[in-house]
Amino acid sequence: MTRPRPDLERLLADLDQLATFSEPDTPGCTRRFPSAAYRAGRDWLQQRFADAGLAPAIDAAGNLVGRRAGRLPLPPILIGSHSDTVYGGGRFDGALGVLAALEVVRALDDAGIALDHPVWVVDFLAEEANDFGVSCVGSRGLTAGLPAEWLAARAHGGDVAAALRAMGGDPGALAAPLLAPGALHAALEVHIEQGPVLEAGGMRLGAVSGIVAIRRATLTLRGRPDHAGTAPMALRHDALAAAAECVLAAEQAARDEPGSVATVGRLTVAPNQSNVVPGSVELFLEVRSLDADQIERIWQRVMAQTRAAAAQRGVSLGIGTQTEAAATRPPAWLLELVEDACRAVDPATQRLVSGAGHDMMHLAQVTAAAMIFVPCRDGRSHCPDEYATPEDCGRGARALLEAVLRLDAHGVA
Ligand code: HGY
Ligand code: MN
Ligand code: MN
Repeated sequence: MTRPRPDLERLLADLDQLATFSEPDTPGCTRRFPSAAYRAGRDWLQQRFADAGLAPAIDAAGNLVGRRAGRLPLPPILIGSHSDTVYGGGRFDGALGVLAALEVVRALDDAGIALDHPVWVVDFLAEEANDFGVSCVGSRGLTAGLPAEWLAARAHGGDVAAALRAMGGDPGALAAPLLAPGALHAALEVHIEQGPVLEAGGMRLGAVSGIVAIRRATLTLRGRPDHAGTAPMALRHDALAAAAECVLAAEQAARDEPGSVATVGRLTVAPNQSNVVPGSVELFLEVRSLDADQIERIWQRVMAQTRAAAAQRGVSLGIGTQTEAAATRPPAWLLELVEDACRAVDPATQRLVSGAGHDMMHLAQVTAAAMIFVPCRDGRSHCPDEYATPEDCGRGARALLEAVLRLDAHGVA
């Protein structure tokens, strides 16, 4: 068998092309669920999948799925990532994983290689945290279904259900998971590390040994808008002052718990006027750790301090959509297989934990799921400066191809 090799120029050209789909007047790459730019980028991807003979279709959870036949009626190997971005995001987060997966099947075709297992190439819908407060919409729908509460979450004048329909999904078909446990042979995702570990250590590939748990919630603090000049300090119900205590409580609690992080990355003030005491604030709180007990300790501490700060000011506290993704680790056999595949491409390979969340956290609920990381410059991501070299992108695609070949030859553990 001639060893297949991804076509790096083709992969880089696809990355350049996908990067052209971005919401107008936004920095970097911005393809947010359910923007027109995001839909246009997926339409382009769907055509690229079709050009590769994958007969792509959108499933009820809004995932774009291309299917390559296998020689035998076996559970498929799923490879993919996401093509949505944060506001002002980069060209590689998610996009590299979708396009590397597409390139893997094209390389197999170019080499005339048929696998025993079918291969699914997937662009998971809406992986990023978004204004609805529900991330990983497609991979959650695929593996766990989407509860009515989440389908009803609202932003941009509509709910998740309407946004999902706009992306080709069918919210009415998501009361149960689309995939049953055992329906897949395994799932793999290539991704930029979005952190500094590989680059700092001079390593060129990472076999991801675990993905942190993430707990997220939207909190609404309701006080009372008043004239900033005449409202005495003792009579104010300042929602933003209470919110500020929440932000600082999250920061301090995570600082006191090594290995964890906590962030309030989005905060909306109303009426947001310089001469009005803030009447209400909506903020998005998230806490991450490999250790579920640590997340619980931080969460309880921050909520207690926020409740006290609100009560002190006569401000009410409401907790909106709360989501939780458990920490996941690939089974030992798959981690070893992925690590061997990476080393076959470049011995400068190491294991590492992901502080970023990924669709593979949800795939891990129904199949053996693992990730391959490539370095990104200065470890930065979720910003226009996000960058991975052509060589690193190529290594990621080659490692994915090596892992798929090994997986195809591997019985189910
Ligand atoms: O938020 C995350 O960790 C991922 O980049 N969506
Ligand atoms: Mn990502
Ligand atoms: Mn991201």
